[in-house]
Amino acid sequence: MGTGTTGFDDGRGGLRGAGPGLSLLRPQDSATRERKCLSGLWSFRLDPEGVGRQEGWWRGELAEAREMPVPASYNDVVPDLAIRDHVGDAWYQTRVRVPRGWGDGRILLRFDAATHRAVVWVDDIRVAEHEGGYTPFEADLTGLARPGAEVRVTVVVNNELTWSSIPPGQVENSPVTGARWQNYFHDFFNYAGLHRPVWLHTTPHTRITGIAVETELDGGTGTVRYAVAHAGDEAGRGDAVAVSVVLRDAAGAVVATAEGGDGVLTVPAAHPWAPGDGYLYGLEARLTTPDGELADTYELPVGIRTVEVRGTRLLINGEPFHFRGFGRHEDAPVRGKGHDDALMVHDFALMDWIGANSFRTSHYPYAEEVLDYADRHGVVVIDETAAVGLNLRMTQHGEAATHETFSERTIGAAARRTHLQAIRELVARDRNHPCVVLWSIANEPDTLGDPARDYFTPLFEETRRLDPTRPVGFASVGSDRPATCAISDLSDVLMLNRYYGWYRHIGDLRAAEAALEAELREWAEKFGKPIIITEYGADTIPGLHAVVDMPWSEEYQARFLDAYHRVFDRIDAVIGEQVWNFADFATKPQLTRADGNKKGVFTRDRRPKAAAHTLRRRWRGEE
Ligand code: BDP
Repeated sequence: MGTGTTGFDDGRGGLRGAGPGLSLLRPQDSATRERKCLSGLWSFRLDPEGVGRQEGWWRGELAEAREMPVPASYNDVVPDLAIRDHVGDAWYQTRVRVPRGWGDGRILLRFDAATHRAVVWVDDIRVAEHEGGYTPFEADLTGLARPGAEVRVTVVVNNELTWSSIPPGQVENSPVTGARWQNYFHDFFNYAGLHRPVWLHTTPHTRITGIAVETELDGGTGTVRYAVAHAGDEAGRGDAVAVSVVLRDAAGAVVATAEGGDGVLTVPAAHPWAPGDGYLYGLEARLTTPDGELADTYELPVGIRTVEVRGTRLLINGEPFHFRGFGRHEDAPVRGKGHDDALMVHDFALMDWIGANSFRTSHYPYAEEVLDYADRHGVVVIDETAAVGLNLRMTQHGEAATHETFSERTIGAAARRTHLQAIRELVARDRNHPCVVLWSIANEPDTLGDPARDYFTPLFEETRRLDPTRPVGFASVGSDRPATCAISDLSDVLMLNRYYGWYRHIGDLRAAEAALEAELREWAEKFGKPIIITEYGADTIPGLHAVVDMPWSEEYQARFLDAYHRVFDRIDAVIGEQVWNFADFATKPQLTRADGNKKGVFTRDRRPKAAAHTLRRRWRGEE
């Protein structure tokens, strides 16, 4: 990466955020590229004894295998607790025939996600490994996968969460049975497997390896700063290829062109990307050989918009934006966290029905299909890393052996390295999405004292270095206070998760309303920054009704939201309300979780609870 790169320079000759091994560009069909999706039924086998790596299970057909859909979590596909609660390695295998016509270029195998880490073999050769369950990685199979031939693809996916993984966890042995079990500190089920599509795809040898854009608006004029990285020409023709870019509007008309690996495109009378108006231009990057042949071409959707924090406002295109929406999960019956286009379109349609204009990718990067959809439909996104559960003071979601969050015995230098890498991969993957207006680098971490400050300072710095165009923050836990939180001054926007009326003052909405207001005023006064309430909500059993304020009833959830909204409307610095959660979701078994977390405004199968209508009235002004 970085060959022939100029522009957006990080001082090391690369696109900011484009370290070696990071693939910025998704597989694409173009005049120079092709792809083949490997979704379908793969062979699958759990490895409870952890012997597959020694025994070389990749060397032949996976024995004792069952069929498993990709993409999907494996946990709930078969009604078997041994699969649902498996801790360790799980093996996937498929055979794929490389298209006959793929003789000219490079052949790559790309995993959009493998949760939480994976090693990949093609036939007998180890071709890739990756840490982190929610960002893509790929292997170069050129020379290994011959056009027209069939290859065996074997993947071992490991779901263990440890003190050096993001999110963290601890694998323990049951004192009774001795069995391994996974302890973790976050409130959603530890689904695992191949959650997103797998691709076989091509690029030319002389190829575009990365594109980055940053946009500005000045009056009606838009500018698109671009940088195109390329590689592969050095070994071939001697002379460097030429880079050119063409920007087209949504109707396909050329609005600007430029030559060179980086530059600025000017768009008079630009149509900005804006909330509710997902207008996209298409930036085509082209590599041309010295004899005028097209070596590679790649098309990137581009939304021209600005984001800026000024005082207590977050401005999109200079206009104050008020976030209405949800914290969500990638979660559904049977497929767990497996990506599904039907469910995605349905969820966006429900968010539109209710009047949501935004959501947070709580608590991990979502499938790229989701961000593409948000781009096209003008839905605003707070993009979060998988750093959830970095808080051992909270025992509510699990018992850790120690309550010291940041230490070399717990979350220390190793976790921070993983966390930094997760930030780099998130920014590299999502930096070109206009829908993303804010990075959330963690959810509800421990924020007390020097240990928290020492842990987080470099993470904030790195995020800003990689992307100076977007604000950065983290979602703060209910026990944080302006006087004690040691990292809120590092955030551009305060994101607060608050549960007055649930974890505190349960059943007493008057007390909840007063306590919430008092606390929000403290934050507003001390920091003078915009405040988004990134979580507020109450568990609710659909069909449970009460005329008095009874927790778990549909009425309580609706009145709880009303109480919060009265407070938000009284505090000027509050610029956003994202209810926890869009829909009910699976968690590990816990006394406080009956069949998962029930704070959904929709049930897990996406039926509205009464609160959905409350929100629709507030957000759309409609019944
Ligand atoms: C917060 C977490 C979220 C939980 C939620 C809850 O950020 O993941 O699901 O509260 O308790 O602690 O419902």
